[in-house]
Amino acid sequence: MKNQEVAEIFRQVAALLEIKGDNPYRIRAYQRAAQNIEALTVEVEELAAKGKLERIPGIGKDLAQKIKEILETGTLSLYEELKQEVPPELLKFLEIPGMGPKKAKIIYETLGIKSLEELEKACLEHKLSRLPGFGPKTEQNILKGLKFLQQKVGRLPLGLVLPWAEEIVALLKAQSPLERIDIAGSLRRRRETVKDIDILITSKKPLKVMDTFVGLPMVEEVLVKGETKTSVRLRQGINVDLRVVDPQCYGAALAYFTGSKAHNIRIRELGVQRGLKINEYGIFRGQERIGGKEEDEVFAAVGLPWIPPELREDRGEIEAAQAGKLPHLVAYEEVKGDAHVHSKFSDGAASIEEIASYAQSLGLKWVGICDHSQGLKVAGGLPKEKVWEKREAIRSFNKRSRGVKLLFGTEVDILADGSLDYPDEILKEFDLVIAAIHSGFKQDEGTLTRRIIRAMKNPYVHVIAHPTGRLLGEREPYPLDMEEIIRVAKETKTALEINAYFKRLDLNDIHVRAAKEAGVKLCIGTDAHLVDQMHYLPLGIAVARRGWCEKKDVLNTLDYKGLKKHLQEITSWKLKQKA
Ligand code: DGT
Ligand code: CA
Repeated sequence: MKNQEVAEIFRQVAALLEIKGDNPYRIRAYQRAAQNIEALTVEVEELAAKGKLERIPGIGKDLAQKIKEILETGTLSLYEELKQEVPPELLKFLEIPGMGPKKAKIIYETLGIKSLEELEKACLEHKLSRLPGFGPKTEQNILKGLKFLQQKVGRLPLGLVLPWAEEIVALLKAQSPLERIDIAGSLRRRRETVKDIDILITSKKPLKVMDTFVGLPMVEEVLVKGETKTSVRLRQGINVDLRVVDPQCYGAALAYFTGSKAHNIRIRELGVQRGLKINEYGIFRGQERIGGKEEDEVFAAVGLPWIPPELREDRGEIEAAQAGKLPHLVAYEEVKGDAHVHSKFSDGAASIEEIASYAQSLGLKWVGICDHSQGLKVAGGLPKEKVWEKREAIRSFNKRSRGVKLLFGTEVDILADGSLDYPDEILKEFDLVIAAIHSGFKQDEGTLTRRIIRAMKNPYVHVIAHPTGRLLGEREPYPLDMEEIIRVAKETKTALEINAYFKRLDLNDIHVRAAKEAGVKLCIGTDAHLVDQMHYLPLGIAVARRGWCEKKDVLNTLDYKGLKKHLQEITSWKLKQKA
């Protein structure tokens, strides 16, 4: 929890500095620090205690000192001073996607608007379009941004909530008398954001379990406490419902509370057609309970095989199950490597040796070391000389290593016109070239789409990273003609990334499915800048599964040799098409 608090203060400082028109590098430093702290999978307090704060990328002496100040005093003097200088209303405006500090300031100062409601009204009354530098387009964007803000309220990214839920499960298992326990709801379906945590258990001593539950350290407030259902609010700002279920209907309850609601309704209808009543208490014919102890009994009762939770969205899974055409979803264990990791060569925190040994501990066989390209100076992009130095380092590592192998990769920047940030003579040397957009998000759909298409047509590009640029709850995807991108990806044999970083999950499940159905390969990468972040890999696999991907659809299921061969074949094939 402390991580998020520290990150939030840094983020606010960045925003306040931005409003004041401070030095962009200083602003960027705070933003980056916020991102990296938030993404830590260890407690920042623990790092502080060990004197290891400076191991977080982007944290030097000065910021390390500031983190200590926050941990000790709960706030930061710089932050308190800045707040005195800038009205807090302005900070709210900055949360609206597309609203920069300059615009926020003009709106505040010329129209005296202080709340989001007033802002919405002013847009609808076209008061903004009369301001200098504003137009009807700005008004529309602000309205869209306001809607986005409203929607985001109350949902948190899967990658944040899943570890909290797993920790609760582990504590309950260890400390209370229960028999079965499962996470249900949107978390079990691995939806990209979740509203709350649903947990089911069976126990002969439910009250004992409830006592343990409400006493867990992360519980802030008990909302309802009963023998069959207890709801609490966590310090992290999310609710948890714990339900105790009769062992006789555990499977039926698990199916019901896993949802989705739309999927449940379809199953119930199929039941009705067979004269069955199916609900959270079991499967019934008339008054008689005929099943429900295990989840597969629910599906079997309506003539279906068990359907993996990630598919239960009523997006065709029931029809596929009826036709015996459910996909054999890519399994978590089938993924052999992480294709997108940043090393010390650019803005990552770890050396290639540290990355490899961490990958080994995660059971992986290979890692794509994909550092930024030369033009991305803020992210320590590699100039040419460094590229060769890195190649030597990786070659020599691979010679020595009996375990994990590394791919000599790059995340090359796609420039404003769709050309790439390295010339072909350099690109052709890499084992793995991932291309991505890092700036110019405000271009229109046609321009952005053409940029990516031009990059895909480069024979040396194997993958397009985080294709839509979205950040969950923070930044909307930029506009793209995804159908066209998928078509050209297929035509050029370019893979699309599933970026597994918890805020990105980009492509999302829907686009992944469209890509898969078009015959495009997916490539999962965590975009880790700290080795810990390689833990996000399963989130990317979850997205692949929600996109109906099978083993053959995902490049990460190849072994090191197979992958290298595949990448070389793509390039040779692309070169042939060009010739
Ligand atoms: P969330 O919490 O918004 O991230 O998404 P869920 O799917 O976890 O939704 P939640 O927590 O409201 O309910 C958990 C499950 O309970 C849901 O997936 C399906 C089931 N459920 C809830 N309400 C209904 C309902 O009215 N009818 C049916 N058939 N099932 C429901
Ligand atoms: Ca839920």
